[in-house]
Amino acid sequence: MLKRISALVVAGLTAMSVTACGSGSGGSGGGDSITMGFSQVGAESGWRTANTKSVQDSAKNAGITLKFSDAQQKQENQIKAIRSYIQQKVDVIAFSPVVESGWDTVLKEAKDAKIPVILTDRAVDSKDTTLYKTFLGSDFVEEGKKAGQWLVNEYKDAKDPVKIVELQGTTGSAPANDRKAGFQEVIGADAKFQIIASQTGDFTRAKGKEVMEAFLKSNPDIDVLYAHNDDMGLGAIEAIEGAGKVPGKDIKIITVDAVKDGMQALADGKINFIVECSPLLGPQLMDLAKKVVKGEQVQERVVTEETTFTQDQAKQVLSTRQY
Ligand code: GYE
Repeated sequence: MLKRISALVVAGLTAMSVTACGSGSGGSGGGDSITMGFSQVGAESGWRTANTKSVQDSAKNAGITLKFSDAQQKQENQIKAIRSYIQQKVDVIAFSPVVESGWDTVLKEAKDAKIPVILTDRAVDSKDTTLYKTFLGSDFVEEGKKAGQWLVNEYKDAKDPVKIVELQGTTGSAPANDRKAGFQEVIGADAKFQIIASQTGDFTRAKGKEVMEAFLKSNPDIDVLYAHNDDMGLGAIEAIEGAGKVPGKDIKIITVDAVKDGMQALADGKINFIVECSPLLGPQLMDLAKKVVKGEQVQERVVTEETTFTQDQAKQVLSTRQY
């Protein structure tokens, strides 16, 4: 049974890769066209949808043939996709690792096959950093700190405890680990900030709503929600309204990403502050891919530039927001 399931998954992945594969010389370094195998995390959030579009559009613009697969938030699917790209002898593999741990074996296989690997968006915790060429993405610890700094400033005159609930991203993922750590570091300096509940909402709207409903049931006086992405925050807003409270007023809300729906809720006063995390990694990824395929040296860490938004700032930029 198990065997049959995994055979089906492999067949599915292969089918996906084949349909997603454009023309071009591809593989084995022949011709000048580059073939990239890209393993995406999933389609869990607005951020992810924008990121996928950025990667696909940029590949087209750069003349890179893209083999794309969606792992539906499962590490085993990503490992299978990477193995299939190795078998197909693509020129370069890029992927956004769903969790940080457990990549050494498959990365070693890519290295042995002499296929360069680029990490995009999320990091791995492999000790051997020669297993990949570079890591392109945000500084998630910094994002968590920015969220914490806003909160510290917002409550600078408060004497009473500030009760916070936290909706974490996918368990074991770099953004969940780092956004928690950065936030904690900043608010930890003052004992009045208390995280009274913290649980994963898996970066999805549905889970954000469900977990927030549970938080509201067991904690009658929540002051602040810190959600590791907009989607979970948006789900939580539904739960807060469902409980007869006013999001943005009765419960202040901080999120991360700044996708259009999040920015709309910020402009509407339902979210109080958003830390930006840019999904538009495609153009830089294609530039890096061309370089590593040529064997050129690249920086081992490329950090995305980002900002933050208040409610007034959201009103100003909303109409021109691309995603
Ligand atoms: O914040 C979240 C998505 O890895 C930075 O993943 C990304 C995160 C993003 O699901 O919305």
